[in-house]
Amino acid sequence: MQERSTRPHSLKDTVTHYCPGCGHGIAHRLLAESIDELGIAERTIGIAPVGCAVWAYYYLDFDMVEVAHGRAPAVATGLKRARPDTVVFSYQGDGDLASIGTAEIIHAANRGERITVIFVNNGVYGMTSGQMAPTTLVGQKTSTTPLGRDPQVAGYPMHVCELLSQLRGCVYAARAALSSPANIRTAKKYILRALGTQLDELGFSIVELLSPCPTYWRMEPAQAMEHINEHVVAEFPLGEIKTPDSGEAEGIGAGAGAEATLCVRS
Ligand SMILES: Cc1ncc(C[n+]2csc(CCOP(=O)(O)OP(=O)(O)O)c2C)c(N)n1
Ligand SMILES: [Mg+2]
Repeated sequence: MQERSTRPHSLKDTVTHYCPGCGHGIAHRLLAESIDELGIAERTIGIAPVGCAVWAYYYLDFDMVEVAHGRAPAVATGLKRARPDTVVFSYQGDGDLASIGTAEIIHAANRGERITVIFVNNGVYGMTSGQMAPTTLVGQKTSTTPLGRDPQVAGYPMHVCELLSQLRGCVYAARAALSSPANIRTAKKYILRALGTQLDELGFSIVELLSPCPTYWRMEPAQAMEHINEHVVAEFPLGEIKTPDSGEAEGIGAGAGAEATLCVRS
């Protein structure tokens, strides 16, 4: 008999709590599919964020840990060092990772922790009702920038992958968008490569996912997808920013001498 559902094994059969058109559900599915395909579900430990994805463990059928806002890279460090045989990922929003957790993410990347970070950039603090995040676009209206983000007051959108790619311990950094079937397929390819970087024990890996938040962008779901393709990618170019082409990085325990490759995007 034909399977009724193509739901990945590692994605639980749960009614969603996300808003219509939210990107978190897509990101969850890609992660579950990738981990299933790599056959590593039994040794994966995920870290749920504080944010709209706080209940990621209701959806993802791996061992999951919930940690304080912004602290996921620090907890991931402890888990991975205590259990190097596991595959550890953190799942973090832009408020979580790029605001309160800035120090944690930079130092984890700089130390070359062998963890994988899934960074969901939806340009706002979704869970707390749409305040400005470090990644909010210039001119974007949010509940704390009702006239639009003014860089003279609130600075410019933070390019996390480009920042982290300057650090030698960061060996894989890529940005994809959850905004079209083709972009979503590319996102999965990057997630697989990031997890592969960890399985090869090369160092720190991060995949940034440009993700729609129709509710706090005050848009219809389809319009939010178009908004990503037209405006968000203009600020945050898609592609692999850094890859471990040379095969060896300078993370903990890695051999010295080789360096990862900074990519030039077209
Ligand atoms: C230590 C701490 N500071 C602040 C908060 C309040 N808070 C909860 S979620 C959140 C922002 C979430 O935004 P983001 O990380 O971008 O995730 P999203 O909801 O957009 O997916 C904040 C500030 C908290 N729960 N704990
Ligand atoms: Mg957010």
